[in-house]
Amino acid sequence: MYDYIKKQDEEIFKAIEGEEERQSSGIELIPSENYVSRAVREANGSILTNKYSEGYPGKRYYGGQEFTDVVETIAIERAKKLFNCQFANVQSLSGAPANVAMYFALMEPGDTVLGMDLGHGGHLTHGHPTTSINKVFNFVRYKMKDPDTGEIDYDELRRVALEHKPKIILAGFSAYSRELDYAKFTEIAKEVGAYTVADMAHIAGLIAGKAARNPFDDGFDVITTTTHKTLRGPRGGMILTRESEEIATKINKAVFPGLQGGPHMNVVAAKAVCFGEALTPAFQEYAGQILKNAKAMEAVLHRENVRMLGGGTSNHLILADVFDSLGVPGKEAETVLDEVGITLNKNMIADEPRTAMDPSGIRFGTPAMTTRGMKETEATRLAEIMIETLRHKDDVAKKQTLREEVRAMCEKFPIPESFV
Ligand code: DSN
Repeated sequence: MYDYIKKQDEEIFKAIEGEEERQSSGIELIPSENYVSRAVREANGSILTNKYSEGYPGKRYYGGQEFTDVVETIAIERAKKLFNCQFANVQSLSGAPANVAMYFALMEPGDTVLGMDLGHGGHLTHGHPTTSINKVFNFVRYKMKDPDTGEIDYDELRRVALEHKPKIILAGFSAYSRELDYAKFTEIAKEVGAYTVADMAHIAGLIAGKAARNPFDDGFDVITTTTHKTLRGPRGGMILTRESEEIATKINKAVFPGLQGGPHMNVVAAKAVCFGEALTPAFQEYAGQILKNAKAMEAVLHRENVRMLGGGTSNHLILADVFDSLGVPGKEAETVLDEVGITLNKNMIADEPRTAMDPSGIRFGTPAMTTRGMKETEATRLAEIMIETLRHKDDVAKKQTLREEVRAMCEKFPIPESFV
């Protein structure tokens, strides 16, 4: 696969080769990562990368678009079918630019967004003080009522909405393990005249695979997403509009020329291939298995009295307070688990008493291990291995044994090349 890089650029070849070995000999539990098919990688690495295609199918600023138009039109049509909506912009370079374009499409500078508190599971692009958009728009927050059940405080959400009259009410998260009540969001948004937007980057694959509710079924106006998490596509973004042509037109203009130049057509082709895969019955099975595997891990954490934010999980991820339950801070837990071949990330918990760089929690999930074909038996054992590792974090011999067990699991479940 890498013959030309190998001949031409030894340093980069070695780094890619090293990463390939790392991915195949360890278990990926970062809930926002996945393994894409060889078909997606081929499209991503195709000669479409050579082409400039500013504009949209049939309306471009450069010639030679007979094939790029085909590619983008197929991607759009498949996205619409997958998410049951009338408009799709598949050019967003990733999730953050998709959110920025969506904000500029639907608001004027100074307008207000009501989104999930970042410490309660929200995302940087939902208005973190360090982001550029925080200088342009005004962000107000809602939170969980109780971090141990995960229930959103919808009364407070409504109160803040009535007080601040947001232009957008944003549902979505990057570290939240429960389902949202989308109907409640739309009800409150109607009351205050706000748009409803779901940032479903984490759960797009669950929605596409019918393992999670589609916010469009509860009347949401817009969905933003990445394509590389549970959806198992190339690194990229997308913006979907349920039915309003006026909104869809504003979004297209905000993406190009508002924010971006030429779309990355190789990535658009890879998105189309991924959407084709996600439209198959096999993908629905995959999405369902992601949830079953997460439930299997949850059962082990319950049994071992490890505190989970939200009290457990209803989706693909778990946020565990390992500092409170096992006396190991999140940063050290991340490092120690890396030593046994399990990759996940340290994460802040709700109302974090420690720091962002050394928080109390770890966040992990099942999309990638499920892609390898692992089921509940392996998910259960992996959760046990994680807890054993953290309980014996200074026992070198024990960690070596567990590392060998993880390696053996990886050999039994190699990363697949194809899902159809
Ligand atoms: N970095 C992504 C995640 O891990 O959830 C969100 O942007």
